[in-house]
Amino acid sequence: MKKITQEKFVHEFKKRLAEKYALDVKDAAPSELYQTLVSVVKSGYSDIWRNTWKDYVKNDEKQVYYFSIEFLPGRLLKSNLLNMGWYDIVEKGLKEMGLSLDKISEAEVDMALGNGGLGRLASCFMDSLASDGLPGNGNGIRYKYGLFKQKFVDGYQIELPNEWLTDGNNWAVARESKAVDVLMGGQVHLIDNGKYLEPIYEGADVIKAVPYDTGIVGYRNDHVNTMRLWDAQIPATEEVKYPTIEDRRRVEDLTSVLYPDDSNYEGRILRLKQEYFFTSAGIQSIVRHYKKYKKPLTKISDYVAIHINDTHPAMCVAEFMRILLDEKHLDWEVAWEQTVKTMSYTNHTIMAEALEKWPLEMLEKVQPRILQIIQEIDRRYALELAGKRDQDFIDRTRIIKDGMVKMAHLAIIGSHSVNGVAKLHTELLEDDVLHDFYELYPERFNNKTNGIAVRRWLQVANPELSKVIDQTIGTKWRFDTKKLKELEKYADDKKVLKKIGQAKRSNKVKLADFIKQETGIVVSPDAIFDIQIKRLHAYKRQLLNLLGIVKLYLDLKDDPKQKMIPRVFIFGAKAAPSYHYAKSIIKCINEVANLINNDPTIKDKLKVVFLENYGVSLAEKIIPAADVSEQISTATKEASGTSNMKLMLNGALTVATLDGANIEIKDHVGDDNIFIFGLTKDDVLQYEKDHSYHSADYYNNDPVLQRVLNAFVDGTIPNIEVEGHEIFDSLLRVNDEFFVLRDFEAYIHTKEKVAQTYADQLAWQKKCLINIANAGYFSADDTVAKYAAEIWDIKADQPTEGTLDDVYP
Ligand code: NTF
Repeated sequence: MKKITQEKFVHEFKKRLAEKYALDVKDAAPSELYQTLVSVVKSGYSDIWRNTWKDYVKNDEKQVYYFSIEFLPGRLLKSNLLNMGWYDIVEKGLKEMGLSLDKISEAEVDMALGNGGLGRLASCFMDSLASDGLPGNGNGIRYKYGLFKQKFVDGYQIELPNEWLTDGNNWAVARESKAVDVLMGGQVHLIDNGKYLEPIYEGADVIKAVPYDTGIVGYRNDHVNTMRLWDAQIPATEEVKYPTIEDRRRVEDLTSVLYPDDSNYEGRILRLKQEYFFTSAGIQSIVRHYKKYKKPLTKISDYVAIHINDTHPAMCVAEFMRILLDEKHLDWEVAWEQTVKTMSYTNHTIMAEALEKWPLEMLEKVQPRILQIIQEIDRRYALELAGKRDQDFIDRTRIIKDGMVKMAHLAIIGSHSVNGVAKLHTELLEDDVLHDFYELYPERFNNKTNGIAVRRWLQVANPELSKVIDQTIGTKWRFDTKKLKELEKYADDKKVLKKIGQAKRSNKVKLADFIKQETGIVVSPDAIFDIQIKRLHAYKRQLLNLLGIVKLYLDLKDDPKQKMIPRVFIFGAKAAPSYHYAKSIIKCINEVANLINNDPTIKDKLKVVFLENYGVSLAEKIIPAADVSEQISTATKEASGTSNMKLMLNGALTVATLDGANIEIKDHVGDDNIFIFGLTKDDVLQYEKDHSYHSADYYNNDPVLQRVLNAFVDGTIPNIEVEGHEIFDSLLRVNDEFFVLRDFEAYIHTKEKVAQTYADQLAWQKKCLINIANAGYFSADDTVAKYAAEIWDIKADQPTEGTLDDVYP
């Protein structure tokens, strides 16, 4: 990294501001200061960026390409500064000029090119690949509109377009010279030209895919990788084909919007086109780049690994085959061997509606040659198993069935590795959801429990706590998060525990200020900050949390003088625009919040805050201030979860079902330092098998539950005439698919235990410390190192044995 001093930085900053905007510091707007700072920062790593990828080729290094239809990098300014080792110098330099890094950083528009966990994980992995010194690149779509901006109007979610590119995006560099053409639509015929089968395309659209590359800066290791996002444009040679603005828009719209649903299947051809577009562009550029290695294509899997992040990029398998067959003229068998060795696939959910299936006719419309290749893969698959497995097995597992292409099957058959994202999730894949494939290819299955970017979620988001940790165990944890474990030695050190408590309090004061400024609601930092932040989905059970809140409210109404530790419940969640039920839950939470926050008898004892527009930047504000982390999904439904890890890392205690990675959190912190409740995997599977659950029994037999549920339909909670009934009916008449009523009593009981525990602050802080100390196990650096060693077979640069005493004295 370019070396910098405070003096040099200030000089450079002023010079660039004057050159670019003809302004002095005191006259510049935040966005101008921000753009200037970005340009200084970029100049700090651009040489290394260039060298990093040149070195890969020079040293014959195998590289991984992580294909993901979503990336959620969040703001890059502070994390780049941190990783470059410039953070403190720049912060001080700005201060010298009367500026604040915090304020300038707020001018960065959050890059929200994803829906939730899957996209954020991809970005945590980008950071870790670079920080581990691994040769790894991202490949995705540069949506013009990111995930919608959420507003509440009368308690309802309203979706507004998120035009994140209005200011330009200064981190990315457009690389016209690396553009490729993607063919879509039309027809294809194969002719035998004597040497091979040659595809002749007729009437296809040619779309120019232009890459926008963003440097991903590794943590203090002089290593900068690339996240490549593709934009759809009209090639100059094709312009006459699109004479009107509408015609042009049809092409350019291909990369306009992020599909706003992460779990509800909707047959939208645009989505399928997006999938083929970024897959094809990425694979073409990889094969082109491979030429630089001057190695035969029969060895490409020794130098290239391609990762299929969920099924959206599953067409990688067919596109890679297409290029090896049609353009490079390899034999099918040779091409197939290379394909399987190159590809690997991660599954991120077992929710049936999220396992993609596409009608054959739609695939044919998008890319007829790809359909042909998928059909041939499927034919050969069935042929190979014929006689070895019964017909039922073959029918169940083949790629094409009943006129539909099953993308997960394509990904599994075409990959050498299939992984789940937490132990329980992988177990469910092996034993149940993908059991047939597990039987067929046991060696392909493995678990890689998710991880998080500890740098962003602790060092950047929570400087107060980071400082306490430095003062307690030194700064080594900033390089190796497992060193956080050393904190455990201080579990009974009152001074340390107090400092942890003070850091939390100061974060709560900040969040309280933010809440006041955003919503007008006044909350006390002495209350328990109880947090649930994640996509809104029935299985995540925000509703269970809400029922618990309503119970507390009714209790307080009965006995307003009741002594209790004040509680603030904070929600952050977007619902997919077409997910009606989830939107009804949002409306109900907002109305319960209105009722409670404006009830003079409740005073400070209970507040409910639903912050708008949840995303990475908002999470960075909420998580450091959390006391309680709600991870209450129905067991078996949450593949892993990652907010659970971020919250624990910041010293929140988890209220959890035994689902996803919660189980591994419990294993690390021990039963005394987490609040577990509810149905287990076996209970849920049993109910799903024998249908013996009748939610109405719970309603009929539990007067407390009755009262709470009735509040949704008897006017106690105003303004939810429609939504209240909808929720009431879903729980009672439709038999409560996610066992909310079944888990209600256990949940309430557990929350009471939480409040009792909180009353003894020192005991509470000890538990917080143990959570922080054990969160190092969930570092994405380690997760990615496992992918590298066990799936991708890629090697890291020499690790930097760092000390930060210069930066954090
Ligand atoms: C999500 N899946 C899961 O729901 C989370 O449990 C998990 O932590 C993340 O993936 C990351 O692995 C999705 O976002 C999707 F798209 F698959 F539904």
